[in-house]
Amino acid sequence: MTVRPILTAPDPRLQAVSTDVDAVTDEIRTLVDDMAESMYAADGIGLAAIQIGVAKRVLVIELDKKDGKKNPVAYINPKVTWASDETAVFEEGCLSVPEIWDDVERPARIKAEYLDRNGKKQTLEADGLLATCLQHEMDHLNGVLFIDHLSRLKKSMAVRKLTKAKKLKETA
Ligand code: K2U
Ligand code: ZN
Repeated sequence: MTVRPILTAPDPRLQAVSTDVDAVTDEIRTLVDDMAESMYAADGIGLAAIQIGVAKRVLVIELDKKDGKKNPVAYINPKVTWASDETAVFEEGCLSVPEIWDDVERPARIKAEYLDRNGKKQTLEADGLLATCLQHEMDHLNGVLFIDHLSRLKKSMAVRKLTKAKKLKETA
């Protein structure tokens, strides 16, 4: 398993629309394992493949470490099949949008279907943090960052801060 660098905005690769996985192969399982390692190394609780530069519709989320044991769940070709009219607001951050946190309103409850790491079709119902994280990650698969949901002013301030930080990092 390999820790791979996480792309940070602004980066046009993060705006790519990722493509479906045709078959869940050992190569995809290695991608999932690398994503999990990269997520843990960055202290994240979710990661989309595009964040390590792979434009495939694959997510990894770790929400419930059982007695400290890592328990990353792979969501391959995830699709939301239903979303509540009721909404919830969470303060979101993103490993690809460093040092920026803001409230995002999303459907409070969702139903989704996906393939697990063995290629088996699964369905789920989610609320709370899992619902938010899944929707945040599925946005990534469509080239959308959480700052795209902010007001025009807040988004422009975020992009300005990210651009400045990236320039400083590149010239350091
Ligand atoms: O795309 C991501 O980076 C996933 C987020 C998970 C998440 C986002 C919004 C709402 C719930 C979960 C990160 O893995 S966790 C947030 C974070 C951001 C920066 C640094 C550390 C943790
Ligand atoms: Zn993110």
